[in-house]
Amino acid sequence: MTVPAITGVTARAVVTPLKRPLRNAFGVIDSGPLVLIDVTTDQGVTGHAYLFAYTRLALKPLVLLIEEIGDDLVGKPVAPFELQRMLDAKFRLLGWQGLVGMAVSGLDMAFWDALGQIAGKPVVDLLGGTALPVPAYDSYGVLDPVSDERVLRQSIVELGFRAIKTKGGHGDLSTDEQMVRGLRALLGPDVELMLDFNQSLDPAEAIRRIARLAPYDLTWIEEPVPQENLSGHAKVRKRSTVPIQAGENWWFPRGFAEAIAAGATDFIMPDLMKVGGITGWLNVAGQADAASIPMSSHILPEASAHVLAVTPTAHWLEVLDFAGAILSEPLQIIDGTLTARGPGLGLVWNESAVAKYQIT
Ligand code: SMN
Ligand code: MG
Repeated sequence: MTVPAITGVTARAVVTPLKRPLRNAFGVIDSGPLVLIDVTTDQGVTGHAYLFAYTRLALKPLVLLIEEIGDDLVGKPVAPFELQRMLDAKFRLLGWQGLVGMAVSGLDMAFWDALGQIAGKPVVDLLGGTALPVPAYDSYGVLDPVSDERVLRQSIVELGFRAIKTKGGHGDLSTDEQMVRGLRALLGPDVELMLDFNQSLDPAEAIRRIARLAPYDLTWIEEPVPQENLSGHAKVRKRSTVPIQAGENWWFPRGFAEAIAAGATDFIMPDLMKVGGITGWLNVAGQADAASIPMSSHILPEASAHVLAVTPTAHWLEVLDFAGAILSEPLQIIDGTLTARGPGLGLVWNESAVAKYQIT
């Protein structure tokens, strides 16, 4: 097979509606600011991927950056490993933590999507795996055990989720404890419960809160302290009886090597758009396997279902549906699992919905 070549890269920004707003320690996410990436190739196939930009303010800069980087890639073979090595060299002095890293990661996912489409196979098959159902958890913002009871019951009874994640740190310890106690009573002993502090505490306060919350049988405590404070994570971890989870804000495989070496965490959850796309993920999956660290995903459920199926220590897939409104096939949760779809990453834009939500 001749290696396909890149003929162009375009990016568009959309702001999608969400089924429910997500309150966290720092505010509320009430929509999905996404960048849609299209990589055209000389084989007539267009690779797709999307990024979650966190804030509308980052949409235009990301679109511009992706298209500028893309201009430099025209004529290059769609060889993700080589392209990532080339982009690492290009951005070594500028640094690729931040929007540059997200642009590079998004492009990598679109390259793999193109390769899968050209082969007529899901990306998981190209990676040597098969599309098996991956256990998933339903991810929420701050919950109210009383007013959210109906939606939680739907998650568990209708969609079959066996695990739920919620957010802490938006108030004091008694606010967290009241929510966690109410949720545990509502969910019963068999549904797993995770709590995400989104980097909002300092190590001493994290240790204090975890000691009080531990009796409610939490599966993990996520990002208790700022992500760059690796020694702080390690300090909290030493004093916690609940496993520590982190990684959605660590950059590229090197970031995980540093975090693992620092003993920062029990579990890891790379975000495909910060870890270097599919190519970066595979590297981290090897590190996690070697260190026996359970590995979960962060957002981007469609693409994560492909890579978790080839992750030796695969743990949980996060279901948070930011892109459903602009994809032609909505996420299909069956019995609390998600199965990778192809060809490629299985991302097909619903163009009329894209036109409706597009902002640039
Ligand atoms: C999170 C981060 C970004 C967007 C939505 C949710 C959160 C998570 O940290 O882990 O789900
Ligand atoms: Mg999180």
